[in-house]
Amino acid sequence: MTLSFENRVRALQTAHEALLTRPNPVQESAMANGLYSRYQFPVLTAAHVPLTWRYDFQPQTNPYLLERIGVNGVFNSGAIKWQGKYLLVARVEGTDRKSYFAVAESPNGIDNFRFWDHPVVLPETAEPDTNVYDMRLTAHEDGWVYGLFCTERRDPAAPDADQSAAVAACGIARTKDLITWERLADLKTRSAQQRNVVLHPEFVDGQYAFYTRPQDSFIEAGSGGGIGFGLSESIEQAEVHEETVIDRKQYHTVYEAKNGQGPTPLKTPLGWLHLAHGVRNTAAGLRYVLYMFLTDLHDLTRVTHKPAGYFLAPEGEERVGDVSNVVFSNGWIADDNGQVFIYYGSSDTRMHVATSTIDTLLDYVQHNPADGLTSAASVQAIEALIAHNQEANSVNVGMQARTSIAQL
Ligand code: M1P
Repeated sequence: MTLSFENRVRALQTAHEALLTRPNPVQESAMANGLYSRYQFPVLTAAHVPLTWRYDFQPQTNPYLLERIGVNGVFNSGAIKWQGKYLLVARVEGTDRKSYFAVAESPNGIDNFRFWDHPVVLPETAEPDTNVYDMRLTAHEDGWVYGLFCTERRDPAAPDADQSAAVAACGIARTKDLITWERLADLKTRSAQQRNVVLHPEFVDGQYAFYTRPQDSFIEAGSGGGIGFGLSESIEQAEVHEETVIDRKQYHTVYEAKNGQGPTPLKTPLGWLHLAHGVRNTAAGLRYVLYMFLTDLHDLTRVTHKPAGYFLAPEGEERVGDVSNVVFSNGWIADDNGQVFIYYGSSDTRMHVATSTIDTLLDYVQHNPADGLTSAASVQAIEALIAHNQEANSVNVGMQARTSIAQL
């Protein structure tokens, strides 16, 4: 028996509502490392996108109830706590490969994420964007909320035969309500291409401070050595004349091929906590993981602590998607009670959350050993840990012996 149009609409709506309201329990993982909790389900997927953005619900114009506008993935979202709600400014990518931004909100940061009624209508500059993605949100001390994102356009120098060459630049928009956005001029730097640019939330020497990622070509960072830092007097016509690389890519690390700043760093009493992505090349293609470091509270170019290796890497279903073996974060939220919600996209397909605390993350960056850059140094770090544990063991044995003697 074929269902009537109305019944099929109802079935779609019921399934959608069930997905949006599904609880998201903590994942009890045997491999838990104590750094964070992962959750069982993604927080946003293509299926979370409102049905009214995808279906024509008029039986006269859509008798077969076809999905008219498809969604390929929802990933790489900026994040902000806004009027008591956890907001993600998601990268929604259509089946046509075009990305756009859309705000989804949740009451608890872990589940029940629901998109607002309309996607973000982003104003353009005189040079229209072909594609926009990966917004980082910064609540700046000047009173605005800024969204910095990648704006991609076809390379004007490319011959007609090459329809792939693109130029990536940093687009800048600002808002006071996350509904209406004012578009500012794209950031100017000396680099041929820019992606992963993030605005620091405080003025530095009275200027706007940017984390940048200079790169030579669309995919390759090339001579762009890592995460850069630079200042601009203006935000309306932002221009960074000098970029200092503060965290460079490095041979035989997880950020050997390239790296990029993740979300806006978090201010802590011990320094600015950074989350970033590192990329290395493998026989299976590029592998993206997340890592952390801490910079000095006053000298933002000085990395004071940086544990070895990755903080979070793709696991299970996270490993598979449109661009497999990728985790990418451009949004996190620190609550007043010290809880941190780390939002990350997996394999350019869906969004997840992991939760931790500022105290845990500070312990991690300060006390997990740094990368010694050789196998021998890694073994030395393990030997030091074993010796430390043996010391603790003999102290414990001594204490137990004293307790037993005292009990005699
Ligand atoms: O496909 C993986 C990621 O590739 C780019 O990141 P990066 O500039 O560091 O190479 C971005 O397109 C990002 O959106 C994407 O997740």
